[in-house]
Amino acid sequence: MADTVHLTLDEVQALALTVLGHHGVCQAQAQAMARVMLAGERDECHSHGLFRLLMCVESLRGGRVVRDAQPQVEHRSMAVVAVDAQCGFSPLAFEVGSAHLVEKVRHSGIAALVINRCFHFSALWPEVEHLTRQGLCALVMTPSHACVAPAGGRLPVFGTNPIAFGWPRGEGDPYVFDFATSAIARGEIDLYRRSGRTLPEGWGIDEHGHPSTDAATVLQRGAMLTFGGYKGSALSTMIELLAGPLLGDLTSQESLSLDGRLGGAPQHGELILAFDPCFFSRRDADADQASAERLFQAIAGQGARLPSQRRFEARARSLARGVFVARALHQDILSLMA
Ligand code: NDP
Ligand code: PYC
Repeated sequence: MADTVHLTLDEVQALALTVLGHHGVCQAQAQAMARVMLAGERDECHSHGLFRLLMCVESLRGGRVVRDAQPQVEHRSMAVVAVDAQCGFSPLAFEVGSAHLVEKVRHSGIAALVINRCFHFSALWPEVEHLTRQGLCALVMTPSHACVAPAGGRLPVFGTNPIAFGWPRGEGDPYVFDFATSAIARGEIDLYRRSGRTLPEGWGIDEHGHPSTDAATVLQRGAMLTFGGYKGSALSTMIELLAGPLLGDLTSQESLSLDGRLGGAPQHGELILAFDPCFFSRRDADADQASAERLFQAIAGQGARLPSQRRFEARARSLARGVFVARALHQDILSLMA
């Protein structure tokens, strides 16, 4: 028997909706969540596709998620809109808030969307890409659950704290990067654990602070490490501050102590910044785009790849032939409805 299951994209979406519906998540929440899971599966971001159903159901079982939360919008200023997710999941809060963000940035040149009190499980690039497809630059960040030690320490302080950036490229695919400020996403380490693979050096430590390549040890007793040593550590601190106390929301340590369940989605805030290039430059937009394209060409032209290139290639493949999901994961997802 093949160790993968073939699914069409419609089947991926239907599976996510069925599982979420089974656990009582309302239509609007479930549809927004299924859209980001579908995007992750389609773009072969395996740690943030259907796999996230396991985390979401764990959170739902924890009893703190509001299954029919209706995000509430508050206009804080000409350039800041806030959405209180009302303890629902983040994708619907983003969908509700992003239209207001775009309206504000067209008016002010720079604008922020603050999301508060959301359960967060998703990759950030779908949000960044959504904004860049409208000609905007975007910067997005969020904390998570404390599981990453600061450089030079051994106890978890930071979440895996992703940061994503996007630059629009006219009709072409945008330039987008989106990565955890830990050496790798926690979800990826969990996938290593599930498949019994040894971790690369530098991703984690055991409970004594010694390097560990055992996924279960790093996840359950030790800590993950930041990327780039003290530089990743500082960047992760910035994300804690800008998407935590700045927004009146929780740090990764606070999120974890509120929840107590490392396996569920963390609950905290998210900061989304958008820039309308028309307001910033002293010269015409074509010259700026040409300059940016020369930069991309200088990178890609020597054989280095741009972030998201793999993802866009995966997307084209999945749109043509569907996706292949690990059989063990597919089975675990089905058993969420047992
Ligand atoms: P990676 O370490 O794989 O980094 C991902 C980013 O780097 C992507 O933009 C990727 O592009 C790019 N990239 C990877 N390899 C190369 C390369 N050789 N050359 C150029 N660019 C490259 O992923 P992470 O584990 O750090 O993060 C994975 C996902 O997990 C992210 O989408 C993030 O948002 C999500 N996440 C979410 C969290 C949350 O709290 N919600 C917490 C932590 C992570 P490409 O996609 O094309 O490979
Ligand atoms: O993979 O680190 C992760 C993660 C945390 C929350 C959502 N994804």
